[in-house]
Amino acid sequence: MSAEVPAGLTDLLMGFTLEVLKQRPEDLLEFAVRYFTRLRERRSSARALGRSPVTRGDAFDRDSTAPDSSDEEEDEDDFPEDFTFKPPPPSKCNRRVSVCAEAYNPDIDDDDGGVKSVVVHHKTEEQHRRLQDACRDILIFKSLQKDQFSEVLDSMFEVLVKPHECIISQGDDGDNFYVIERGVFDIVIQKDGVSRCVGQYDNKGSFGELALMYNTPRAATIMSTQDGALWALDRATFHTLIVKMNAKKRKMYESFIESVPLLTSLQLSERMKLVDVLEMKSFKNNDQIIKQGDTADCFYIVESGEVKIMIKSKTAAGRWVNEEVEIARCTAGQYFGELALVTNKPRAASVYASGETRCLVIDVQAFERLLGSCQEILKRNISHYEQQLVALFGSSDDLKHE
Ligand code: 1OR
Ligand code: 1OR
Repeated sequence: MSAEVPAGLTDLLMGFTLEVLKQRPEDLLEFAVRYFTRLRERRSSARALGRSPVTRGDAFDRDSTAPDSSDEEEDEDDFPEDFTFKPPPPSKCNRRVSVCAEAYNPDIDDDDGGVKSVVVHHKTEEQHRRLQDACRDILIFKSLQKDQFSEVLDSMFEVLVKPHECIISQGDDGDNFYVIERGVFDIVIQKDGVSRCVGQYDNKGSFGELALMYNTPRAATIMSTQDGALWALDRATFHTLIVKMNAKKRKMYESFIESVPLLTSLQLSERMKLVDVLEMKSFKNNDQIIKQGDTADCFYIVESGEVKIMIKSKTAAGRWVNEEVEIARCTAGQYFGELALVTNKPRAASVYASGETRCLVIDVQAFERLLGSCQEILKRNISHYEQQLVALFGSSDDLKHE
């Protein structure tokens, strides 16, 4: 007896099989019921909207080669919660050149005792080396332990970009977090209908973390200005590895941050965001933490121990005196290194650890993205410096904002 295979059956089963292989459900029957129910719902809504019918894989797996459409992301959050793996939203990057093969590593423990699938993108040795170089100084990765960091690297995939490509669009939902390997990228913010380039990434750094960390729409548009290479981390993996680590960090620093007088006027949510972007550094006795005259990109809060602030003064003829004079000390809960950020000038003094000291380091760019208003708080102390300076040297001109 010969039976004809109905049109669409192969596609239908293929889509289902792929999904099973990807998600490895424990209860196949239950999964099938949900899969096909979902498929039917999608077909009904597609028909109602006059779109083409839903086909293979559409129930769970959005076609990553599909053209850009805001519709793609509309159902992002309405997958049944009880699935062990929630697929990431469609990766915009897959539309560009994504140079990797994919495998699944289901052995990543979830906090809740469950098991999370994390996508592993295989890389050549040479790719791995480039990726490691690009990720070395990425703030968000600094609190990860070694094995967690390796997992993050395994999950990242390469994205090659052409000039004038829009990597992220302001207002979109977040899909990936990006680390820059090479290329120059404009940061454009649209406000009151006017677009303004507010900054640029020049061959280093990372972007796209805010929407993923705080579940907010993209805060800026990121455009490439030339050929470049990025490494992307998808939202689900970012969530599994980074957001959870941040939750632990929050617990760790919550009470300390609350006790820092500088930060008491911040709201709890602002303080917690600050914790997300801080890094902890340990110093030994006499280690130099800040060098007078250097450019500044961060400020510090003493977590434990003590630092001494030393300054070199100028002679009446304007020449630097070689010896440094101690002008102040900071202990736990106090902060330093904020002055250069507020005045836009080089570091006004050098700072050294006095004994074993631990400091929390807050990167200025990360800080500004989250808490622009905190700068106003930092400014409060300037008048205090001015008074001391006038008393010591008869002038406070060095503190004028540039
Ligand atoms: P995202 O997921 O919101 C856009 O997607 C990304 O642009 C954002 O994460 C940041 O990684 C990056 N304000 C907001 N986002 C910024 C900014 C920024 N700079 C870079 N991004 N700035 C404040 C402007 C008032 C510029 C600060 C220098
Ligand atoms: P920064 O970014 O300039 C050095 O890096 C840090 O040392 C500076 O921020 C301040 O946090 C701290 N009194 C107390 N602390 C100071 C002073 C200071 N200068 C720098 N720091 N005085 C000198 C002011 C120029 C006043 C006492 C003489």
